[in-house]
Amino acid sequence: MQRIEGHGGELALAALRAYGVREMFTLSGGHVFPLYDAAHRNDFPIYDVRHEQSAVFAAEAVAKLQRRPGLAVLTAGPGVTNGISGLTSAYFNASPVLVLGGRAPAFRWGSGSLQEMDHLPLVAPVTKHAETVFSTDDIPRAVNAALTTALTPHRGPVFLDFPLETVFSVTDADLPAPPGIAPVEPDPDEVARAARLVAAAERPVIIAGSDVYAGDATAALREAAEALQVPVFTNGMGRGSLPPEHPLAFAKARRAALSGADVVVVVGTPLDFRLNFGDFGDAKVVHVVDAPSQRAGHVQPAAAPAGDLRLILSALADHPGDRVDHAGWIADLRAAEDAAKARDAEEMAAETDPIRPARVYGELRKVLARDAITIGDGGDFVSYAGRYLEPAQPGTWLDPGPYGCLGTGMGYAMGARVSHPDRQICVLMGDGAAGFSLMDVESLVRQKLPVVIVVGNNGIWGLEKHPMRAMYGYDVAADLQPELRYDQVVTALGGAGETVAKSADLGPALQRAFDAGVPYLVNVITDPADAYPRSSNLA
Ligand SMILES: Cc1ncc(C[n+]2csc(CCOP(=O)(O)OP(=O)(O)O)c2C)c(N)n1
Ligand SMILES: [Mg+2]
Repeated sequence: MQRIEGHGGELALAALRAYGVREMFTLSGGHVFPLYDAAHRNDFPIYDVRHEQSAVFAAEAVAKLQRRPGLAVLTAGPGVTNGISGLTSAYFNASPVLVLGGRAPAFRWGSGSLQEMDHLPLVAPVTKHAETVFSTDDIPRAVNAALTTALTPHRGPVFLDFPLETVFSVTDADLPAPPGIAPVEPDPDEVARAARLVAAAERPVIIAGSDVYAGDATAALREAAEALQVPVFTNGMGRGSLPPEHPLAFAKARRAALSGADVVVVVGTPLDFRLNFGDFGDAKVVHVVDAPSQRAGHVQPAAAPAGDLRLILSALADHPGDRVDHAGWIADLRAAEDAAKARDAEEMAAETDPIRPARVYGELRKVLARDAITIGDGGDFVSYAGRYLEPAQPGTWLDPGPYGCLGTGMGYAMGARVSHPDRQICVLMGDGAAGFSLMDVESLVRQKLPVVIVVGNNGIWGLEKHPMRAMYGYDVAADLQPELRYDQVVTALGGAGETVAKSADLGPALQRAFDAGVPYLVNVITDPADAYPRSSNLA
């Protein structure tokens, strides 16, 4: 325990630093000036944005990619309320984000100060912990405790706000050391039951999700898959857990796998709409979760070990008993996978004009490095990205997750660029999605954070227009201006870009984008008739 002195901002910063927080994302407001003062005088980087939701999304990208806390500082009232979609996304994604909010003074609460409102009832349902810190010398404790909560599985966002006088006052206080988070031991009987089910299965499948990456369990996942010879599919941040060339890595044969499997092992992701709510026909379900709170209430899995994912997966790998040979099953799935890959390859080479989204991804795959970070923000255009891009390593794919919030684009891009200054950062954006965050290109330009933005410009809210037409025979509120020059928006904001309408021009345009060194938008005019094929077209 160390004794420190300063105003509330300095006390908060000392606690944040002790926990490995390395930057803040914010949009200015007087209520939080002491946090800026502390950062400014201690060489702590401040990145500012044009809408608070971008600040929270940027913090979330840091948290997701680097598996450490991401910090957003939001001013009182509208600053906080503008950040709520970001907080909610972080809650759905189990991302360890800390939002520090300003707050009207406590000493005259009720007298009608500017932006006087209690944030807690708004943020409590979408955070693991939300608290107002009323005493300056309590700030280091509160920050330390909040970050511990955020990082303890099942992870998630936390919120603190500081009344004006709390953060502006000077005092001395204890600075607690971060406690270290002990791995939670799973129940060995439950793990053994899971291992026996997988080992005895004829046609098992593993689906690995975001908590596998968040829990640093990708190596253990690979060990378990190899030891038990189980094909692996992934979603969310789990993508890239196995390199695409690994004999057990699968992506396209999902339908064959899930309809043919007799045991489905879902690791580190909820049994939600993305996984047919955990209903895989006759297959038994093993649900491996990082905390008991994550066990599904709507499904009765055959086994559901809860605890540190590394420990559970290593225990599966070490299963001492006999196991069924899965070579035939794996070969069948490989044949389905290869056939689907061949079809995809044809689509990705399509010479059509107007351009089909598949071709955009065909060209992107030629220029993306293995460690490139790809970010999806949009509807159908992003569904195509999920299908045609194959992340080669973990921690390189950012999608919005099950909250499905449009508008993550520039915030995630900022967090990714700050996390990985030397990698390619590529945002795949619908033209509709572009409307939510494109103004934050200004923030990226001004703070010298180059990224590439590829817009799939179909002139519509595609993922809504096509289903609405299918349902009603007409559509409303689903059109955008066709062929709008989103590249000129970026140019006006100090970046650069170009519009591409012919397939043959895509490759050179993408090359220019990655060479540009400033935010660069490739505005690809795509075919509005192109609808992403899905069994249920509602999202
Ligand atoms: C904040 C928010 N508002 C609305 C939606 C509903 N929604 C989901 S996809 C979509 C259409 C996206 O259109 P666009 O970004 O142009 O991508 P496209 O489907 O055309 O490829 C909409 C409006 C949402 N998911 N999030
Ligand atoms: Mg669109």
